Amino acid sequence: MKRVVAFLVLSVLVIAALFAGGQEESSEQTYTITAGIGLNDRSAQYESLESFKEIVERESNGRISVELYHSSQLGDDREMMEALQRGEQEMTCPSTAPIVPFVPEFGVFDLPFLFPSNEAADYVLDGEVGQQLLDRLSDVGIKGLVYWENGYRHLTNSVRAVRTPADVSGMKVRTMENPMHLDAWRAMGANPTPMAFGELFSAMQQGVVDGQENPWGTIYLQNFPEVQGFATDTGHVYSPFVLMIGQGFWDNLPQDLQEVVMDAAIQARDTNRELNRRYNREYMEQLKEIMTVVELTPDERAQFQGAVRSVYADYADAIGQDLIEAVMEKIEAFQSTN
Ligand code: TK8
Repeated sequence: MKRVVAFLVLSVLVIAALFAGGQEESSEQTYTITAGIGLNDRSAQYESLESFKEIVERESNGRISVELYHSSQLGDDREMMEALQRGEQEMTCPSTAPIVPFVPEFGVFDLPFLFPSNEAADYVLDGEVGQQLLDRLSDVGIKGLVYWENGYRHLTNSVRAVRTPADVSGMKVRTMENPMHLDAWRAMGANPTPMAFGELFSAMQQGVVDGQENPWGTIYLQNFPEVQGFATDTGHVYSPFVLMIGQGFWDNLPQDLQEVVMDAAIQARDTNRELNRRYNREYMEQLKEIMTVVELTPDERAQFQGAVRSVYADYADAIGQDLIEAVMEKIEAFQSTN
């Protein structure tokens, strides 16, 4: 009898211990990262976010789950940054142009014809100047993680084959919501209108605008050729993306999970750049089959460069002349060693 009692008592203790252990496990805090972007789920950006999600969920042993939203389902770039600030959304990945109203120095990347190559851009963005700018985001309640890539932007339109600035004269071109982009297109002779990306397709369809500019992958994957017959490889500006997370959310994450998120952001960045460059290359070839694609001669490209040069001086104060020079020095340093 004593033995039976002892056995029962022991069993109760073992079961209690198991429950206590289980309880400890389940009280370990879990986190959800809700991430939204403007592009659709066929974009290199979305596919790179899927890779980020997979790495984070695996490496955190399920303590972080990541939920993805595309096609401006959660809002446009500016709205999603505001949601990050309020702690209502954790992650987004805008082009640098819509970041300018929050941190004016990001305008340095809007300077037309700044980066001579993707690799020169990587060098500047992943170096100290790029990091300084990411750090400035914490002044507005956002943690800048790393730079991904949107890429070189090219003009499309529904009116004519564009070869020179004279051809864009009076053309209604949608730009990102940023004064330098407006001024650059005015300088080229166009009649630009700023607009959120999510409104662009129907604006082109309804003839509210004649044209727009984005990388080849976006032009193809967002079905722009349905409403745009002409493209020109202007490559007038290189758009970085910034993968960012709400500062409050970040500060609350235990350090080991911050490391998981940062490592995943970097790994997915490398995936993103490779994928994005391949898409931009391959989709340009496919676009040639379904729309007129004008490839500029060096002389024609120089005409566009000449037309927008004034923007550099006009925005020196807003961006900071020192910052512009620091970026140009880095580009030169990269060019001389490569
Ligand atoms: C996507 C935007 C877009 C950008 C634009 O959210 O607005 O034209 O190029 O890709 O960041």
